[in-house]
Amino acid sequence: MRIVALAGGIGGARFLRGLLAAVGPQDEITVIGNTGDDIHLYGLKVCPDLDTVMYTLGGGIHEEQGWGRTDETWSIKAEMQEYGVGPEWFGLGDRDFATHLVRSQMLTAGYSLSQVTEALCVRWKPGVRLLPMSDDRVETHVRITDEQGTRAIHFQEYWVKLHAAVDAEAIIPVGADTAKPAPGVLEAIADADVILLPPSNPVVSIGTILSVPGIREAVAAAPAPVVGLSPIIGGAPVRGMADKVLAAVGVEATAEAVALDYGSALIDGWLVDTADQDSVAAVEAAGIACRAVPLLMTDVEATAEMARAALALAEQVRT
Ligand code: FO1
Repeated sequence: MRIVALAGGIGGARFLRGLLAAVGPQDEITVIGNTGDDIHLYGLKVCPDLDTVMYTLGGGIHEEQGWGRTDETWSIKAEMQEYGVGPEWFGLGDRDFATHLVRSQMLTAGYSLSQVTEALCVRWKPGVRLLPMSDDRVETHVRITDEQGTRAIHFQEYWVKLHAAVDAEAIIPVGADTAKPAPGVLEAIADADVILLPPSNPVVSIGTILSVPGIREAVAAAPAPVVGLSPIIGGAPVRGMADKVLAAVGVEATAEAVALDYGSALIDGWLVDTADQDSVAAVEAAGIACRAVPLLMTDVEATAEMARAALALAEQVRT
């Protein structure tokens, strides 16, 4: 079976680990990763979501944190601080730096982000084909109003520095309108037997991937069933601050509202947590097959069970 998953960072990566545990060696998984969270720091290109998927599936992730490398050290960051060079709010560890150095060196030499990602994965062997959504630069910015006035800031500044404590007024995937899907992305979607939307952030992760011209259209037109898993349980994000960015696009932070926002033109099936059993009927009334199953990714086996439920729902809605 050829499975395509659109994935953001921590939630997407943890779901993919469960998916890998649920499928067999004959199944092929292609992950289309969000690059809207990418940031240029110290002249280096940092791709948080691609790296989180790569490290999580490759066994190099800092488990508790969910991002960055295990057994990390922080000498470079400390040295930069001695020079007064920031940003001090973004934690790039020494081991992680090596990834950004290799990536940036290859990009400077003329390789595309997809080629670089493939090269990095030779080391990490994530067990999936990891494709960036685009080789073109896309950067999610967030419009806020604070004591400095109204301005657009980089998503990482909003998320990590401000902890999404200020209301997001708009989410702008800068560059997305002219970006092209990376090589292999549209083909993987068209050839897929199942397309999954993991419980990643529907706005800044999945939404950004879908904002690359051609990707949403390809998913909607794909012959494969499309099944999503709610990142919202009981009216709150399982982790992260998805409610903040959902408000910016006028979507309530409920499992039902997120499903309806994706809409029946895009998704055929939707999994909500058992806590949201009451929303099943409304989602089904919108033309989306819906089941309530446990959606807390407490460990790999619980997550594998979620993946099995998503694949089972895909079979039920397959036409
Ligand atoms: N998240 C944080 O909360 N604080 C950090 O300092 C931080 C650094 C960081 C460095 C590399 C990387 O790959 C991810 C990092 N993240 C950090 C996670 C990241 O900001 C977000 O969780 C994702 O972009 C959202 O998917």
